[in-house]
Amino acid sequence: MSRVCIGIYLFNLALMLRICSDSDPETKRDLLLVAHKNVHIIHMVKHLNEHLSPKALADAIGVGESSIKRWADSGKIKLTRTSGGHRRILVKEAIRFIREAGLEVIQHAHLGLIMPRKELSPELPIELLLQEALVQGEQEKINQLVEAIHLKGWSLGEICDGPFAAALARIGRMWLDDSERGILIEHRCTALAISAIERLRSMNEMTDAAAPIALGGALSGDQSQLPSLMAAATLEAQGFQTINLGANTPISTFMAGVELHSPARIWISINHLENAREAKRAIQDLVYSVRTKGARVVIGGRSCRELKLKADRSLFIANSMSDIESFTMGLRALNTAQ
Ligand code: B12
Repeated sequence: MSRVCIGIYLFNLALMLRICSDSDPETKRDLLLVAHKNVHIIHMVKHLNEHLSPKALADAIGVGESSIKRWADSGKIKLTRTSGGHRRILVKEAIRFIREAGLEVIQHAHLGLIMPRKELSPELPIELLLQEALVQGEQEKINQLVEAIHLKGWSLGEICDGPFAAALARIGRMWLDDSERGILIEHRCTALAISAIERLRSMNEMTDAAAPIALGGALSGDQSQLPSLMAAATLEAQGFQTINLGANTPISTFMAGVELHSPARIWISINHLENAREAKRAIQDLVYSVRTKGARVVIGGRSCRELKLKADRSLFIANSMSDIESFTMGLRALNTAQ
């Protein structure tokens, strides 16, 4: 079973415990909805690990079967073979190929994707469409929008920094004068966005047990879930196995994680600071302790500059998820050149 599925099963278990202990019927209903959406993600993840015949992929993208066989034989698409010797393509691999080759999907259902609705194609900026779908609670529309731009070749970082960050920033400004309603909407939108990012994450997740580990989360007192999940998803798409410790994580837990898992990369998302001096000292200690291990710490988030930390070869200060992508690609280029 994939790591994303295990994570979602555990998350659903925690949700069920909360549903049983919570007395408010509205909260119970909202939590049940989230659990229900998670079951959909598990189905999607399972589908991504299924195999397609060359004919099914050819139909999905409207080309001849012989083109698929040619691309496979020239190594552009990775193939597996059935015990009878027939060619098969992992759905996840098919999606990677379609994105990289800039091909268009015609039969979305063949790939387990959602067929885009007509109203999603007008010239409205994607962040406005996403904002509306988030506010209206339309999970399927959110997934469609995100899947569509992902298939067009947008990277995880670009999707997070662009439409998601912009839509949520607008949503954050919408109810500044009605904090109760605002908090309700923000929590709900966060849950919807988490589901959509988890789907994207499962499309890019790797199964290479030898891949380097990245571990991270948001600091104690910081409730933000999305930025850390986005960092995990972005790093996974860059070839890391990730351990997302989530929101509200003490630095001592990061330290324990470093000891246990020896990550090559540690990300810290800093969006809300309870005690800036303490946080600065703790991060400096963490950077110092990983320096000799050759690991690198990447920090980001709206409050990260308040710490006035100095970047060095063990500490990278990022502004965005796309920065993680550039940083990883830059390091790779450097290592190859050496
Ligand atoms: C959802 C939300 C909440 C939810 C969070 C739900 C959850 N469990 O995750 C709840 C309701 C809990 C909440 C609470 C609060 N919130 Co709030 N919240 C938001 C909202 C609407 C979206 C935040 C979000 O997830 N954005 C999506 C992320 C991905 O985008 P981003 O934050 O811009 O992050 C980008 C970069 O910073 C960077 N990045 C971030 N982390 C990292 C890490 C790494 C390693 C890297 C490389 C990059 C990186 O990449 C991201 C993508 O581009 C924002 C509005 C906004 N402008 O974003 C307000 C906002 C952040 N909240 C705000 C405030 C004031 C609060 C509270 C203090 C309110 C209060 N008085 O209690 C509390 C703080 C709670 C706490 N202790 O953490 C303010 C912050 C103002 C400021 N200081 O700048 C904002 C901007 C709203 C506003 N307009 O005033 N909030």
